[in-house]
Amino acid sequence: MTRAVLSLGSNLGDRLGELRRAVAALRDVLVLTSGVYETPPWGDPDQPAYLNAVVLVVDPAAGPRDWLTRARAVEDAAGRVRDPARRYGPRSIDVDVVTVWDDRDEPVLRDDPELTLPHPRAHLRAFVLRPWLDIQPYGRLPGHGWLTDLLNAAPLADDAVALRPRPDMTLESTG
Ligand code: PH2
Ligand code: MG
Ligand code: MG
Repeated sequence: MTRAVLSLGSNLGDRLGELRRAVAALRDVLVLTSGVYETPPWGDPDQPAYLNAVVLVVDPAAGPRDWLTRARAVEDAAGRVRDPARRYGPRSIDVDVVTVWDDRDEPVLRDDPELTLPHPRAHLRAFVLRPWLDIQPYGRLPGHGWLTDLLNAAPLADDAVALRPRPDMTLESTG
């Protein structure tokens, strides 16, 4: 049994539709869904604004690596368009594994280049930590501390202020 926080991002095409399709594809494991945030592009400034959100998922049968497989399957099923020349460039849908907890609720730590846990840049990304705070107000990023502390201090505080909550957008369809 593992739990995981997955980060969702889209800045091409029907951004909200892309996020919704990803959430729908995860419905069998979905526990909690954050709000949607409009976020300035991080890394490569020459691209449109993103919509970002995070989800908490749980699967009695999944090991840590299964979440990576699942994340890729969701991206592929959504027909992800990617530009291999731009590592931090625009994408229709991106699903990243941020943190995984084992069945004793201990965070999984690993250095595997294919799946480093927690995500090696999560502590630098307000667009991951702020939506995560929606669903885990007392959440901690393993190795880095409380989400609230990370969001309130340098280097993230300015980025956190620049995120725009989009309460007009919701991820779970009622149909
Ligand atoms: N993802 C990236 C690169 N830059 N910027 C924002 N705001 N949100 C993202 O999800 C994002 C990004 C590559 O995965
Ligand atoms: Mg990403
Ligand atoms: Mg990714």
